[in-house]
Amino acid sequence: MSPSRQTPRREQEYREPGKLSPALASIYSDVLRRNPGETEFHQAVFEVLETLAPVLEARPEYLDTKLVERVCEPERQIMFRVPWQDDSGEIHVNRGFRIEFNSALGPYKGGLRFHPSVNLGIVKFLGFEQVFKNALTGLSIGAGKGGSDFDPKGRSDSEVMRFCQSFMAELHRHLGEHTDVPAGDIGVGGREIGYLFGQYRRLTNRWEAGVLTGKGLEWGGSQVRTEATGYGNVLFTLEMLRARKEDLQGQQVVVSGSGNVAIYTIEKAQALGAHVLTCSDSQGYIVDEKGINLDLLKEIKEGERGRVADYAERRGASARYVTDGRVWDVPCDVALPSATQNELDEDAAWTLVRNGVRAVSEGANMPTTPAAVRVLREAGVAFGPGKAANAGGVATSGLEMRQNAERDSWSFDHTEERLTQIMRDIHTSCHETAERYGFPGDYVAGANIAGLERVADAMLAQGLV
Ligand code: NDP
Ligand code: 2IT
Repeated sequence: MSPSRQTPRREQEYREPGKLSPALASIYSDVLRRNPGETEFHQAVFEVLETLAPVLEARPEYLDTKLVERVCEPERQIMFRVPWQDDSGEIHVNRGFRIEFNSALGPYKGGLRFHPSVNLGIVKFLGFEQVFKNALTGLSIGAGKGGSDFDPKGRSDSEVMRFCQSFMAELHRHLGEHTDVPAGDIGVGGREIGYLFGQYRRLTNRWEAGVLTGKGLEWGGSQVRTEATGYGNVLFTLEMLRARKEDLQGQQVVVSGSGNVAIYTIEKAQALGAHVLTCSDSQGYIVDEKGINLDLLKEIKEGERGRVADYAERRGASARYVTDGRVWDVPCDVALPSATQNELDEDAAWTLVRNGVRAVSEGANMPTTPAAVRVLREAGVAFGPGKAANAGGVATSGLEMRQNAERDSWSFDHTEERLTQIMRDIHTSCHETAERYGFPGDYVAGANIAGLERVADAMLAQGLV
């Protein structure tokens, strides 16, 4: 396909039941009808369904047992009130969510997101993605997701603590090391996991390390969990490039975001010899011609909870701060979206293709719109879907649960070796599955089908529950 500019088509065009086979269209119509207004959830379901026709032909028992309908319906959805008081005494009321999506492979497992945009549709899309992602890790983890529309930005530590305590006052009844095991996501990092764990321990009177992951290293956390999502995405990208006889060494890389995933994506990409030009937040982005100075970025983001604008101020002449346009306008060989959903649209995909991008791999969950994925795929760009590419975070959470169960803690090197092997195995599994079903090089189809097969076979074996 010529990378010349085309009229952007409406994203919606890609999400009409008529684009699916009759059986899948009927499943999707039901999802639309039963989950009104949950746009992101509809999008996540559609992106999976549009790749499933061949597997349903090969495995008719999935249709006979309404397997796909069951996979699209969460096992349990919990919504609750979270009242809390700020430092000035004002009372706030937020909403808490936990979607326990699928437990065929193990306890519900997935992060908590604290961000003002959080609503039921967003938590359900994230929980749905987690079903396939967690299955791909090969570990015994089911899928869930949760969070709140609480905005931690600008809040003091004590306000965040009071919020976390109120949130856990309800959530604790639904959790347990064998039941449901949350972790972090946007707005939830080590500080929040600490407050949540403390409140869980107090309410239950149990030292149950395996009930949350992403804990501090001194009290049950795992080495490499902080780094795992970003490292894992770079490892996945490297595997995709190697499959095409290419490498990361010397490549120009564009990263969006400046949170947990972005920071450790930059760290690993630099360690493998790539030149990382950018990072961003919701207000603007940085282009640093000398390459991002990670010590400075960590100091600002992890130490001071500051903004990327501060980076430009302190870095000097090599860096500029841009507040209009998008990070995807910066020419690169590899793009690693690591901020949030739908941050890379069709227009941005065309820009990347025109600028000669070789690989795009999703550190964030569903950052690339369906229309953008299509542009990249048709242009022959290697595309790593988040379900596979960012699975290193939850996989290392699975390793943290394993260490907790053994009351053991592994070294950094050993844990990183395990993560590296898991990412290679996920790559192989997506690659081989895509070939087996006649879509060579299509990691989207590979991830969806390989993930579905593992969870669906477990569900079939366990009867109609
Ligand atoms: P953080 O909260 O640490 O960082 C989020 C980053 O994304 C910030 O730079 C933030 O900018 C930016 N961002 C968030 N929301 C928006 C928005 N609506 N528009 C523009 N920028 C935004 O979160 P993580 O790094 O943990 O998560 C990033 C992504 O990775 C998410 O999609 C998450 O679901 C996914 N992910 C995370 C995993 C983990 O282990 N943490 C595992 C797998 C996937 P600002 O500060 O301005 O809001
Ligand atoms: O989206 C994700 O996979 C995460 N936020 C990590 C989940 C986890 O349980 O570690």
